[in-house]
Amino acid sequence: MQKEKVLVTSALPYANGPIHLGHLSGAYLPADIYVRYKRLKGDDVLYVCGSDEHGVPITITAEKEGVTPQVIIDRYHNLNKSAFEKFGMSFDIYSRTSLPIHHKTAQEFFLNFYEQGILNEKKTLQFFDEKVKMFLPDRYVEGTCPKCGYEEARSDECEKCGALYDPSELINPKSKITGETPSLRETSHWYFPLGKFQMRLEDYVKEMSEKYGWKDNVIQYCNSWFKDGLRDRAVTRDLDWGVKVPLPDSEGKVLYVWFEAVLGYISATKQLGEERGDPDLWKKYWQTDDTKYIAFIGKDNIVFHTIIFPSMLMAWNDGNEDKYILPQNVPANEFLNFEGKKFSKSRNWGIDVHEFLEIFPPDPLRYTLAANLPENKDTDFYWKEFQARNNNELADILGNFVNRTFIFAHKHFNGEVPARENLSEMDKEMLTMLEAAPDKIGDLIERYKLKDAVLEMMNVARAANKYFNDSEPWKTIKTDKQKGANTINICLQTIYTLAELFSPVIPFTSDKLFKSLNSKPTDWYEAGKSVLPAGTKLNKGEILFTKIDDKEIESQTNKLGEPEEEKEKFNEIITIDDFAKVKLRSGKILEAERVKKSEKLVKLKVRLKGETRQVVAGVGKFYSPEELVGKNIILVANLKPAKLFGIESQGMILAVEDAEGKLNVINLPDNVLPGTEVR
Ligand code: B3M
Ligand code: ZN
Repeated sequence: MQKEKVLVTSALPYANGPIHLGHLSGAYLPADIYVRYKRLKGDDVLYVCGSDEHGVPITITAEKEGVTPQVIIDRYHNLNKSAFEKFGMSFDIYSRTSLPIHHKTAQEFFLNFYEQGILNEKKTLQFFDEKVKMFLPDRYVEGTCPKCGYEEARSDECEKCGALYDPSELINPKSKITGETPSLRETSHWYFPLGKFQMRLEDYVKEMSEKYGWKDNVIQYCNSWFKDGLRDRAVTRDLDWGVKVPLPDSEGKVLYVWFEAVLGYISATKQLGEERGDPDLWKKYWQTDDTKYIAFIGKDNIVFHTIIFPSMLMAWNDGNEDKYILPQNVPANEFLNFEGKKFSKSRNWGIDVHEFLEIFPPDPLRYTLAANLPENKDTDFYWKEFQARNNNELADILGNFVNRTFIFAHKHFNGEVPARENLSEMDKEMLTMLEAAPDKIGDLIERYKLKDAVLEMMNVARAANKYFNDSEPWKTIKTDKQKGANTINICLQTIYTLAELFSPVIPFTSDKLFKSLNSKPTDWYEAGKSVLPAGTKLNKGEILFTKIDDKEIESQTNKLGEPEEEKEKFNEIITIDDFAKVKLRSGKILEAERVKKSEKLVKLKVRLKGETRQVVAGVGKFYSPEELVGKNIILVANLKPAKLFGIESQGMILAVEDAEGKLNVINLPDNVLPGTEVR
């Protein structure tokens, strides 16, 4: 098989939440299997990914938590990067689009298009929230769709019926930040002339799909966009968070996330070159014709990778000497569902990758997902199926075969690969199957038929078990030791081949197998030939898979559907010294009266050691003054006095809200004297 130079990317996950199993089956596991195989084949492979750290979903999450977007992206970039590592994703780099190198790359593209004069500036009416003084991106506005009446339609597109309309047509628009009715203000944005590239894009999709076998679902999706006619697309947005528009008087404007996110693949490659001390590395992949570029994505990202990104690269190439390559294939997967339903954080339906890997090792998950990839239609992850794949296939077929072989090799052949001679027909059949396996499986992977490839890998292990049983080495070992030796030699060669063939799918197990064989991988297409020389000293065999019992699975399925308590995230951790500055003291309420014109506030006289304080407390909705007199409360005694409703408050009493929303004043035992320190 001739060697290739391959650039592989996976969609950049938003750093707006944890990745879940569905993400893995879409753009990540398929790419990792492909990349690992290509590396074993000896190809020159670069695998690039990273976090997509701009866009409205991130700013919405930040607002909900009352933190900056930077806090959100740091949290989820690190969480997802670590989850991918534990899952065995073999990126050459997992970068992030908040890096300066990305901002610079994206601004370079924008400026280049601007200077080429291909961008059109358009003034449009955009919703503006007068209360928070900001333009409202489409996700920040909700109203009734003018076409279908859907009441949660966004400012310019209805998710329900797909209608596209001007913001001014949205019925009863409301700002999702303040709930107010937003005004419409004129704003100007830059548009990329996608329509002008339609003919070239149709030729590109036709040529590539015919030459390299694009998936039907991808071709159909492109054709539906072509049929509707490609329209100019805004490449700037009124937002503070993102890549700033590199033009004068563009304050408050950033590049539209999808315009810059796809350029993240290029900036990540540049970042890798910087890290490797090879600043021109990226050109070797992005700007040389012999690179084969494969972009792995989920089906919701097809248009950005087969139409928008290629058109941007075409536009660059039209105006520049240094030309970019375009994706050769975009093998988009459909969706993985979970226990028969869509993944849903709010309905607590699904499991995040980092959570899963706290309970189970990565390989059984990799194998289960790989065996059931949504390559042509949505598929499902079921806990019971995961248990079956682990127990009945990995453990009972692969693990059992390896285990029996190693026991025999150590017990009867001194822990070495025995020599073989005068092979039987059955021996030769097994060797023939091994010889053919790399080609058969390699061809399936080259055509992105990974689910079929995984099935073929396990079929080799099934055949090996049958060969072991039919050869009956436990008998021949007594009657004709050489026969037994032939069997064990061939079984060890088979384990070697399985270690190589399974390596793209279950790399951790494959590493264990090579270690036990005291060997290491060879070129993929050589792996079916008897690579292990007779006399090779074996290491001990390892337990490869632990069976999963029903109660573990039940405990997982029982968790589903409960509203997940969102763990509070403390953004500012204080030291014990910080806390010591807060002086808490017990206090006796001597008097209490309501504050006029306020239903919440009560004016208290609180006794401390040697002094009485006037304190205004917001517990008037839950206590009458009479109920408060005599209570032994906790006071924050060194708080700067403040005025509430014109009344000075010299401290604050502590209270806690209960499940019914009632404020409960924290009460101390009666025998605690006033002014006692609380710590
Ligand atoms: N972040 C959408 C997603 O996470 C987007 C992909 C960008 S790929 C350049 O599916
Ligand atoms: Zn609609």
